[in-house]
Amino acid sequence: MSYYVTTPIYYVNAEPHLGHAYSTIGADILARHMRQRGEDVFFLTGTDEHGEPVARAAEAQNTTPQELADRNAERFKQLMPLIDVSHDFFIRTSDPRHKQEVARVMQRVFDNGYVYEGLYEGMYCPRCADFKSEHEIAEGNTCPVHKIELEKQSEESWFFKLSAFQEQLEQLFAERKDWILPRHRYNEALSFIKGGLHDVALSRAKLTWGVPLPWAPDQVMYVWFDALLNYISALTFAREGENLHDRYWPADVHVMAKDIIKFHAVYWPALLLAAEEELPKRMFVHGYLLMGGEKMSKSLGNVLDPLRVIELFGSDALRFYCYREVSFGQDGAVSTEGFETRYNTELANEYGNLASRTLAMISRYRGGVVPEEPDETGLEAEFGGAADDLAARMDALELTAGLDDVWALVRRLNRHVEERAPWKLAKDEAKSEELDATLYGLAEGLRVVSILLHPFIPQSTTKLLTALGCADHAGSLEAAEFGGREGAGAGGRTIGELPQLFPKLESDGD
Ligand code: ME8
Repeated sequence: MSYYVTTPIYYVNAEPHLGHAYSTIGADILARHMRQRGEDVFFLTGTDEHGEPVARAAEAQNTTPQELADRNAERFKQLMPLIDVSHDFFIRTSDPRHKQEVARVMQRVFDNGYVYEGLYEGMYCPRCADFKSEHEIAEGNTCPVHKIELEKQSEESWFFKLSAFQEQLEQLFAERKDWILPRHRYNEALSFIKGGLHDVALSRAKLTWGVPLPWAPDQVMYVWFDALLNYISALTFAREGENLHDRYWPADVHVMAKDIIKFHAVYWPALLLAAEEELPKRMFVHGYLLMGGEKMSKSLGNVLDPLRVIELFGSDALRFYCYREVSFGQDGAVSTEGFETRYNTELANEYGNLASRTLAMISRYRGGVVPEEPDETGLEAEFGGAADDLAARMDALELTAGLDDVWALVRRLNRHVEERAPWKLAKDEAKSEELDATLYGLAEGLRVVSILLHPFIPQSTTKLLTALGCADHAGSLEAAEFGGREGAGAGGRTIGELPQLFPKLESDGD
């Protein structure tokens, strides 16, 4: 089966920060997990390059929008391998092939009668590139997201008949209660719709940086319509000479944060209906990473640099911290202090140290060969069905809960070492079988959790699976059966060198 997952496409008016990394890592975890299940995955990310925010930023930097887009799109592209993101394609909306597809779809919307000409007047936030409706305006005529003063603007525009979709959207929400997850975001979008939909401007007369309207090329398309269409346009040119539309559309899940829910949950389905396209299957709206109680963003400052974290601790540490600390779907505070605690106690100790101790004991007591599977290890009950449980969590997009469940197994293995005390068993010849069973249980448990954790922390799990002689298991969720499928568990394997997975950082003196 196909599985198509997307991230928002990020504005190129600034450099990538941890918030962008967070969404992209979430989509990557889903993509990697689904590949482990043998699905035909397509994972899309990219950059949103048109519109006023980019045009204004370019002006402020005395450069052209294209040059600014080229420079900053490159930074987003470079971020992806650094955070181990395994996307299948990176779309840039200034790509002529995207523009051509946008023009084709919008012409269909026009031909279907959902577009008309009129005068637009309203309060506009140049950072959101959005006209604000009355209830979206914060105190002092400011933008609630960017806290900057809104501008009164009026211009001749083309309009999209969003209001024509009032009933259809209400019906969609009534029929598909899991269309937007988590539930409180579904409720938020529904109440926006129930508040009454108004037509929206579809073009900007004053701007030249964008996709020209096919029926009125003197105007460029409002950036949000151009941007949303990336999810469809990418499929038409991601693979040379192939159109992937029918293979992957409708998307299985669009991942994003709560700031852009209105566009995805309201404008996007209406636009797709107007263009006679199928609707995406689901959207997942996560919260904000918060530092010091404020949303971390380029406009408010307060940016925690993911590159620095990666430089010091590696990409797995960043991926793990974000998804364990901040429950996917909720806002959550992140801090360097919290990061170091989780790194030291969980990654370095509970996983890394457990792995190196286990392998060292197998070397010392059993000549580097994992004992064969015994009748009973004492771990079967907890490890049985873990892969199915994780799959169910991932299907419900409960990434943090899924990670927490697997981490409970990691902790179970740590308790197992303490309870069985293999170093004591090793001193007593009569306990040899018990020692075998214990060492097998630990190695097998580590094999299973490493496969399950692979989508979250791909680098270190690959290292450990390789040291256990099962490097090829990383790609298959089926392999995560405790005891191994058809006997292909850890038993009987010769272990290899394990590099230190999460070296403890020297404390800087305090
Ligand atoms: O809105 N916490 O682009 P953008 C978590 N181009 N996620 C965060 C975050 C934070 N503090 N800050 C940003 C746009 N994000 C449009 C999208 S899609 C067709 C067009 C993430 O560069 C989160 O995914 O402002 C959020 O939705 C996105 O970055 C906004 O990125």
